[in-house]
Amino acid sequence: MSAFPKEFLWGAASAAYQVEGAHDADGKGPSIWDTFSHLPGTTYQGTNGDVAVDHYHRFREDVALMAEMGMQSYRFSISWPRLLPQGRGTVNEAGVKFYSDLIDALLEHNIEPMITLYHWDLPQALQDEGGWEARSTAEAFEEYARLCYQRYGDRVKLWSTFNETVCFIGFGYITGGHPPGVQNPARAIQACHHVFVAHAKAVAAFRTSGIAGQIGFVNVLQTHTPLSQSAEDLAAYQLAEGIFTHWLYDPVLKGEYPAELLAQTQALWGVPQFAPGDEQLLRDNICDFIGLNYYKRETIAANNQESHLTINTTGEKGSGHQQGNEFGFKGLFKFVRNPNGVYTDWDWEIYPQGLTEGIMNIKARYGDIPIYITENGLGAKDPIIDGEVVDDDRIDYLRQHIGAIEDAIKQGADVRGYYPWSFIDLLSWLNGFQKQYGFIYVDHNKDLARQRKKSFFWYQKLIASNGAER
Ligand code: BGP
Repeated sequence: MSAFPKEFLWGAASAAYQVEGAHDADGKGPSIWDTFSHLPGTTYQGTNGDVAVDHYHRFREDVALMAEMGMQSYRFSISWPRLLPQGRGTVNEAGVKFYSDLIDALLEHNIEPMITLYHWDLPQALQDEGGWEARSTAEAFEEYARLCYQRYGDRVKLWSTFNETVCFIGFGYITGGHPPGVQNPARAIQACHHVFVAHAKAVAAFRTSGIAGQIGFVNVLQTHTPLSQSAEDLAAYQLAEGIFTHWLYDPVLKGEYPAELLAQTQALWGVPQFAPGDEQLLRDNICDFIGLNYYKRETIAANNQESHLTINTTGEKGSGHQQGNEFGFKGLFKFVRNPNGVYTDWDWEIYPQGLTEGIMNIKARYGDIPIYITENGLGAKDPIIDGEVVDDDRIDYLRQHIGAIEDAIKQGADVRGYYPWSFIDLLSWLNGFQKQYGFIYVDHNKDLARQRKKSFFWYQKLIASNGAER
C-alpha cells in the first residue's frame, strides 16, 4: 500500500514546440521559437523544432504507447500560432482539429488530458507588436484561451494558463538566452506583469465558460538553501526566495505582489506599472490549483560582483556554475555549487527532499491549494546496452522523487498528480536531442522510430500498483 490516494493521476508531460514538429504544416504560423532557433548560435548545434519528434504526424502511435504504459493523464501544450497564426483573428481550423483529434485519442484510452495554454511559443506576429511587453498581448491571450475553451472545453477538465514564468521571462528578458533575447530587468518585470494580467483574464473567462473543470498556473518549484549560515548568505537566500517564489506565486495564489518587494522594484525602476483595475483583476482570479515543476535545488550566496550566466549545454559535468563566474545579481545574490551536492551531468543538483520541502513551503504560505507535480525528471545521455536503453539513473531519480511526494502527502499536502518530464525523448530548448528525459527513446538515425526504455516498464508497474511497486 502506498499513501497515494486512489484518484491520484499518474501521467507524463510534454510541450508543443518540443515534440510536434510540423512547424509550418497546415496553416500554422511561426512562433518566436521558430524564428529564434533559426538564428545562428542560439541553440545547441543549431537544433530546432522544425521536425522535433514529429508527434504531429505520429500522435496516434504515441497515444497508444501512453496507453500501454498505463498513463492516466497527459500534460501537453497547445501551440498558439497553430490555432491563431496571427495570434488573434482568423482561426486555423486544421490546427484546431489536430488537438481535437489528440484529445479524442487520449479519451478513447481513458487518459485525462491536461492542457497548458502557453509553453513559450508565442506567435511571432504578436512579438512583432511588442510581445509580452505590450498589454495587447494579454488581450490576445484571452481571445486565444476562449477559443480553446470553446473547442475543447466539452472534453478537457484540467487546464493551466502558463508554464514557468521564471524561464520565459527570466531567460527571455534578463539573461537573453531565450527569445526575444532582451537583457533588461525593468522590461522583464513589466512583461511579467502582463503575463499575470493575461493569466487573470483567462481565469475569468474560464469561470464564465461553464467548463466543469479546474484552471491553474505552472511554476518552477525552486527550492533554495543558503551556502552558509552567515548573515550575508541568509539575507541573499531570503531575497532569492522573495524573487523566485513569492514574486511568481503570490499574484496567482494570493492575487497580489509581495508588498515589500513591489515597493522596492517600483522605487528602483518604476515597474510594474498597473493599469486601472489590475489589482482587482488579480485579486478576483486566483487559481484552482498550482502546478509545480521540480528538477533541482539551488544554493544561494551573497554576491558583490558582476557575473554572467554560463549554462552547461553539453552534458560535460562542471561546465556550468563555474567557480569565480557564478551567475547572480550584483549586490543581491548568486547561485553557487553546493560543495556537498550530488549533480547530474548538466550540473543540476539532485535533491529529492527538496520536493517535499518545497511542497510543504507552498502549503505553509498558500494554504490547502491542490497541487500537481507537472514536471520532474532526469536529463541524461542514456546508455544503450545490447540494443536496450538502460536508463537506471532515471529510474533511481524518479523513484526517489516519488518517495518525496509520498512524504509530502503523509504530511498533509493535497498532491493530486505526477507528470514526469517527459513522456518521450524530445527537443530540449537549448540542449538539442542529446539531453534525454523520456520513457521512450526516439532514434534520429532510424526515421524517428520509437523504442520503449527500461523506465517504461518500470513506470508501467508503478502505475498499476498506484505507486506501491517502485
Ligand atoms: C522546464 C521546461 C520544459 C523542459 C524542462 C527540461 O523548464 O518547462 O519545457 O525543457 O525544463 O529542461 P531542459 O530541456 O533545459 O533540460
